[in-house]
Amino acid sequence: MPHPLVLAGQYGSPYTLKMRGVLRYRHIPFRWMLRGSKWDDLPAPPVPIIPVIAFPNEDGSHGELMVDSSPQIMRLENDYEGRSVVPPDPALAFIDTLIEDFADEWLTKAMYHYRWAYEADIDKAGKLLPMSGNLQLDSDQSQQMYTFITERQIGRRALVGSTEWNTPIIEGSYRRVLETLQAQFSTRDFLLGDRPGRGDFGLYGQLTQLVRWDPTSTAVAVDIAPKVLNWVERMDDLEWLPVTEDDGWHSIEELDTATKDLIAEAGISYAPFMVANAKALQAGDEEVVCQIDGTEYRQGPFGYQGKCLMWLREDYAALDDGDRQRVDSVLADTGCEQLFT
Ligand SMILES: N[C@@H](CCC(=O)N[C@@H](CS)C(=O)NCC(=O)O)C(=O)O
Repeated sequence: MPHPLVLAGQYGSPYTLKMRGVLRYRHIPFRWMLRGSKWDDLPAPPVPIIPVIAFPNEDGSHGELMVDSSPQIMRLENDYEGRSVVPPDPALAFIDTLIEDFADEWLTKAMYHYRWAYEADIDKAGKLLPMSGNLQLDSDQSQQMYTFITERQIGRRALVGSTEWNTPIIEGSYRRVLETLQAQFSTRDFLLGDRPGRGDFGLYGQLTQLVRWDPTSTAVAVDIAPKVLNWVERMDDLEWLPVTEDDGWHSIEELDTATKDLIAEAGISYAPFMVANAKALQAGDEEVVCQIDGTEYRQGPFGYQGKCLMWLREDYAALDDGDRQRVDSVLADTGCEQLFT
């Protein structure tokens, strides 16, 4: 490729590291761009979030800009052959997409929560995040940015559901995810076979922060799920991993117990939230209220997550009858079936 695509993001961003992991694993040439640094010459993307992928024009200048990691992954699937992160069996691919969305839209609540709820995490993030983009930040500016970023991010906690009320739900779910993955990685290297899928990269993105950066959530993981830290370290760069064509995926009929447990966790937490969120958006309600693990969960409705559920339902509807039945038998009695009924 004469002009590689550009991945613009930051090290403290779970979705950025998710996409960097995908690009490395897939052997897609790219140029890393540190967002907000003096080298950052990308025009503003449609929505001011990271990561941004810039697809190059013929002459190498920045062409189309794209945000949101899941559509980015599917665009790359379309544009580049080999080392695919999408299983060839549509039913298994659907389960993989569901796991990815669980990580992106639910586990991310734990990520945001642990970063901005406890003193040690707030202090570390307040000191380090501002200087990760602006490498020339002096100590006065660092002090100003510390106050600005901690106040802004703590002020946004409730938007993603990180409140005192919801804390036991978010932290309980995080611990169950860790326990499940600890069991999974005691016998397997990935979730759906001998190669990573979209779900692996979604989980990896959130866990880069949860189990390796933020002190409080990292301490929990070191204590109950050391294998997860080890896995995240490896997921960072799977350029070396040998994969052949479409081989290496498990069959949906023989999913590991731990993978099923992960889907059941999505059924306890993510599924009731996603359904209630979509209903609240439709009704114009000010609050999403749902039961998670026997407790009431509350937060304001979140527009993007309404779209995520719509995309997931479209994927489900696009399955043929046989594949849909195979998906249904995996989802039966997990709580995830409520997403599609
Ligand atoms: N749905 C997007 C989410 C990306 C996202 O939320 N990025 C965060 C940082 S990880 C962001 O840029 N937030 C803007 C802000 O905090 O101002 C994806 O899948 O990539």
